[in-house]
Amino acid sequence: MPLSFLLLLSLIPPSSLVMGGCSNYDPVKKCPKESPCCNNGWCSNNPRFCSTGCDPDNSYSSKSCYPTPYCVNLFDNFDAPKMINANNFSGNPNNYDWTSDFTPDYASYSDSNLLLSMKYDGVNKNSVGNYQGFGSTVSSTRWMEYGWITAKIKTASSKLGVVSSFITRGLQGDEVDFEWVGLAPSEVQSNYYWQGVLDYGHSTHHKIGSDSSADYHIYEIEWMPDHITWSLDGKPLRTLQFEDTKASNGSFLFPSGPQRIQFSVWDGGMAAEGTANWAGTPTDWSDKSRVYTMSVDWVNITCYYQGNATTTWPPDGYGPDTTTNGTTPYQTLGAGNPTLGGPGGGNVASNYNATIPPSESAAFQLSQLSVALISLISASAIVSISFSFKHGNL
Ligand SMILES: *[C@@H]1O[C@H](CO)[C@@H](O)[C@H](O)[C@H]1NC(C)=O
Ligand SMILES: *[C@@H]1O[C@H](CO)[C@@H](O)[C@H](O)[C@H]1NC(C)=O
Ligand SMILES: *[C@@H]1O[C@H](CO)[C@@H](O)[C@H](O)[C@H]1NC(C)=O
Ligand SMILES: *[C@@H]1O[C@H](CO)[C@@H](O)[C@H](O)[C@H]1NC(C)=O
Ligand SMILES: *[C@@H]1O[C@H](CO)[C@@H](O)[C@H](O)[C@H]1NC(C)=O
Ligand SMILES: CC(=O)N[C@H]1CO[C@H](CO)[C@@H](O)[C@@H]1O
Repeated sequence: MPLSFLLLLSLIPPSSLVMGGCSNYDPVKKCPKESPCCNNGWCSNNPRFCSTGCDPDNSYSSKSCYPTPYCVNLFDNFDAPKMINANNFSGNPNNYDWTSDFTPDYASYSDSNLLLSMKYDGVNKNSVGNYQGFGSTVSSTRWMEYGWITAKIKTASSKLGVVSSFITRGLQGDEVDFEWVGLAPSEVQSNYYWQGVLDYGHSTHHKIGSDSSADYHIYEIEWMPDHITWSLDGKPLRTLQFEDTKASNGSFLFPSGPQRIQFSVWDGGMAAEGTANWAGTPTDWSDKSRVYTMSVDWVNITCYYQGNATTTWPPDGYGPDTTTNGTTPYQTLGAGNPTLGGPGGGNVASNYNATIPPSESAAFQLSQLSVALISLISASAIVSISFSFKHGNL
């Protein structure tokens, strides 16, 4: 039997947004049946726009959204990764294991490695007025809740400012992280976030013993309902017990809920002060043609709850109603959509808004925020999202 439950994904729930409709369509009305309430509160029938962050509660019916595709075991040695640019992804997890989330797209593969690169962008300044590197982010198309993820990685963090990461991340702002910064190339940091709360006290630094950008190492996240263990080359570095996350109000601030697996490289060194000091600054762009690259030799994903790799997509009865021609204009990517211009530190620049899927842009900003002490976030990224999540049958 699939276990299903409802997740309330409230980053910062302004009460006016919690009740009622799809926020950018109509504050009190649900979206029409041909266009569910998609990222950040926009009605759309564009599968690309709606493949993450669709909100059935504010859509016509509970099945108007495509369901969240669930984790299936995957050992990928990146001989020929099933990867597509997020702009071209229909949402069908059977066709692709990974999306590359930004355009220009600097993720690729070569010699059985997934490569995530960052290049200098001399055209667009970031929010603190600096030119910066434009990096890359690759996300799994399926969502895990608990499991084991092991990856053999050589980071891009050879110089000040270059941030590499291997994390899990949920839409609600929960994360389990491995991060490397150019400021300390021989260290890896373990970290976690709960519901997007910017608590900077969770990070721990671990010595690797050599430069993470010079050699491959095997990093493992064991994310269980009662603990998380971060390991390096088969040796545990740190264990966080569920009980240890109890806040004074009794809540357990422990990462849970469906999360995607992500690898990314971005420029922290040219970002706002907090991020830059953390990552090392300035980033070395003395050679503007320089490319910083992280290599992932393989990843092994083992799911705590198993999804179904062969479920027909979309499952019967799910998705926007295509049998009617609605009278409401669809809100699709492009003009009129929320501009989620990135704060410094990420590879999100406002000039790329037309090609950045809002949810990913928002999520990405959230992670930047989580390290950056930046308080800029678009109100449209703060809508409360809920969706039902089934283990096992999708
Ligand atoms: C999407 O696919 C089209 C057609 O194959 C291709 O021309 C385009 O470059 C792709 N877009 C991205 C961002 O990869
Ligand atoms: C408990 O405390 C945490 C962290 O201080 C806070 O984010 C959370 O909202 C609180 N939970 C409740 C139910 O008030
Ligand atoms: C992947 O990880 C699982 C769980 O640790 C392990 O049982 C399996 O042997 C690994 N697969 C490969 C190909 O290494
Ligand atoms: C997986 O999906 C396929 C196709 O929809 C179905 O035939 C099969 O019974 C499913 N398997 C499980 C274990 O649910
Ligand atoms: C919807 O409208 C388009 C364009 O007018 C038409 O081609 C299509 O057949 C219509 N679909 C339905 C289901 O009525
Ligand atoms: C590249 C691109 O289309 N950028 C647009 C981002 O959004 C702003 C505000 O809507 C537009 O002015 C830009 O042209």
